[in-house]
Amino acid sequence: MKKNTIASLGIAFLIIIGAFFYISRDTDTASRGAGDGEAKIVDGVQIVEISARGGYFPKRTIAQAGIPTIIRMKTNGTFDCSSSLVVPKLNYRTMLDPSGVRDIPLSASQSEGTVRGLCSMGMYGFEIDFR
Ligand SMILES: [Cu+2]
Repeated sequence: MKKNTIASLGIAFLIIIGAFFYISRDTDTASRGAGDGEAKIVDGVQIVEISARGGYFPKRTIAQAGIPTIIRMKTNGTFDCSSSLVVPKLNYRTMLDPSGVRDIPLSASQSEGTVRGLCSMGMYGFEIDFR
């Protein structure tokens, strides 16, 4: 009887520990999904993808400094003001189509420091940290 109790306590303990690890791993994944983005490099050109709809996602992208970069703006049924995009550092201002892709090219020398994009009202923003 006692041995059984101890055994089931042991099993319950293991399940709790397992659940804890499972949940913490899950939270980790979720926070990464909502957090920093990562640039990808295709044929020597760095590509930073930003989705515009009710804001910009990811809000922050880590990219490599000093190589030509394309900011690839993606819209999909975007009818809010995030389609009205300003990139002050590049003197760039545009209206994105409600659905589609718009590439904004940056030279190697423009791909330095922090490049921010904003909706024209300044309520939504994203940033690319070149390191
Ligand atoms: Cu806005």
